[in-house]
Amino acid sequence: NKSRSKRIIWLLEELEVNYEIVAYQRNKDTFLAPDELKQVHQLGKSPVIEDDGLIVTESGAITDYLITKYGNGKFA
Ligand SMILES: N[C@@H](CCC(=O)N[C@@H](CS)C(=O)NCC(=O)O)C(=O)O
Repeated sequence: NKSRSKRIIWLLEELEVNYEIVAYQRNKDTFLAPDELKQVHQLGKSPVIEDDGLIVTESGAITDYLITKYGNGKFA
């Protein structure tokens, strides 16, 4: 919530890729991500995706990855 993750959800919708959202709630006081997110990737930041066993972090890198893999030239 209130994060760059929404960009990735928007992109997945545009690409018509099936996906599952796993929600992690920020700490109400610090606004930091919960420690559980570090079990997905050591950075512990959102967004992070898992695709066919591959973990990708950084919204820009995730965007590039998804368009390259699923874009079918849609955004060329
Ligand atoms: N450069 C990273 C930034 C990731 C980032 O800072 N995400 C924020 C949410 S927008 C976050 O996880 N904040 C919680 C925290 O830092 O613990 C990206 O673009 O994905």
